Amino acid sequence: MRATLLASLAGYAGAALSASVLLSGGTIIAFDEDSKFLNVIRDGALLVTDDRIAGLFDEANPKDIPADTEIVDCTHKIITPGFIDTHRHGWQTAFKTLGSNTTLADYFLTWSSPAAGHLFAAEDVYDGQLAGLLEAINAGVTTTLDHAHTMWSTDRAEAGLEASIESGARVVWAPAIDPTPNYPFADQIKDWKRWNKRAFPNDLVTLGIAYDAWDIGAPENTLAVAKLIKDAKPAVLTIHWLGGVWPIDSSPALVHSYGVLNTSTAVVFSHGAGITAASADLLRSTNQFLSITPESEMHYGHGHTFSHHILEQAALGVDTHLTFSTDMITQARLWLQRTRSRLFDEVLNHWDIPAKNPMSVNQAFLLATRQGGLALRRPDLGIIRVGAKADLVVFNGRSPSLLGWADPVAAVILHANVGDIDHVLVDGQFRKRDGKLTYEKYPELVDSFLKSAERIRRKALERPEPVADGDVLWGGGTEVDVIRGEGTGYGPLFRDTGDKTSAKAAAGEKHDEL
Ligand SMILES: *[C@@H]1O[C@H](CO)[C@@H](O)[C@H](O)[C@H]1NC(C)=O
Ligand SMILES: CC(=O)N[C@H]1CO[C@H](CO)[C@@H](O)[C@@H]1O
Ligand SMILES: [Zn+2]
Repeated sequence: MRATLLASLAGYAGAALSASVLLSGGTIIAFDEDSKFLNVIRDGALLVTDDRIAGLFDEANPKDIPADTEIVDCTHKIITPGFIDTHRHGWQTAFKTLGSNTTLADYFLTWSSPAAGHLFAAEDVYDGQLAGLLEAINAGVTTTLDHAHTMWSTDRAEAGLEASIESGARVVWAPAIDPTPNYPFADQIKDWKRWNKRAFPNDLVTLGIAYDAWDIGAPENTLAVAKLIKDAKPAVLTIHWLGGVWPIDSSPALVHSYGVLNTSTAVVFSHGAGITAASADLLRSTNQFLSITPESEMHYGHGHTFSHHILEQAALGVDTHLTFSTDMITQARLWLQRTRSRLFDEVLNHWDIPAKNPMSVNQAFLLATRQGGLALRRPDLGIIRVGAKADLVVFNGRSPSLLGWADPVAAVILHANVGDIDHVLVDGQFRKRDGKLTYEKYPELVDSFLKSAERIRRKALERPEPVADGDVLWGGGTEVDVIRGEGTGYGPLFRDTGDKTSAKAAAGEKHDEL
């Protein structure tokens, strides 16, 4: 399924709205620019006019609103800014659940862009990207920085761009310059320049750029990418960088040496777990950000060695949504508890008892919202204040999981789930309403995506298990098991590994003693 680009988004054809909407009666988690902190308005109202937040009121039914305003009753609801995901690979939706126990080594060999390119035609990229972005909208994610490594060919790259536009989400689409024999560097740069000149049908999608090979790329390519960034000044440059024990140095210092860290382009380094004090200072002084992706970093074992030291220059991201949650509430919650846990451990390791809690729900909330806007140099995103973009999420404050809340921030960060999200607005338009996506062609997309996903899955699993070669040597480590006996914690469920004995063992045959 491949939409041709129309002036309006094909899937939202019928979504006509009055110019103004009043979200009336809810608790609004706004932001106060003077105190630089959250400002909770109870039983208030929020006026949306066109694409912006036009008014905030401390009463549910303000008099002074435009005559044709549509009133949406938000009594008992919690209104937050749209969540911002600063690191995602939107095309990977078709692999969902297949990577449930991968390590980073497995990921590179099986699900990563170089390993998976041959499985995807342009239509597959389109369907996966669109289904993945609608999945994000459903979860309250209104802005995504898409590190788009579908640069396998012009048509497959462009399919990701077209699907981003069609999704109605706010997307910084950052194609990852990564030459292959079939799609050489010069062609990728030529395409990027063409996309940069192209008029997009709305301002929801902007062109960014991704480049990871600052130290391993051909030097002339890296210089050319740096020159392109300095000349074309894309809104965002994004870079995978782990630091610490991890190979491939694409650190702030190296990027700075190419003259692209301290310009008008926002630079987002994904992960940065092993960040050094010097790199942290460089991020502060150039006002650039890390994208911490708590769930992926724990899932793959990146570690969180030092990234908690630079949270004032950090935002959060999802990363490979094929493997886990797509929503930012979960990321914020995981990061909050992960940070608490590791800072508590530091106290406990000294045989002391922690006297105070090192991180608050308010900080977690800001990381998933306003900090994402700041990382993209979009102070009008991830925030509720007059003049900001009307990217909004409305939670049902009387859902079973939220019932009884007093602090709306704690309610959202520690108790809410995606099912509690009633409405999502992007640019003042309802993209989810009364618990349902408003994308009218969703049923068609589901059919088309599922066919594509099944074909991709079959092809992916047909291949022999890839084997890591000696150059990328990854340590062993302990495997845990929740079932008594000599089985394996992985179980025989999804993949026939050819080892029937261990499959039977895991299925229970050796567990007679239970
Ligand atoms: C970044 O640019 C600003 C303004 O040009 C300059 O004052 C500052 O020293 C630069 N910072 C670094 C780390 O180069
Ligand atoms: C379901 C699944 O993917 N299981 C895999 C988990 O990881 C082990 C070790 O890498 C594999 O052997 C399993 O096939
Ligand atoms: Zn990534």
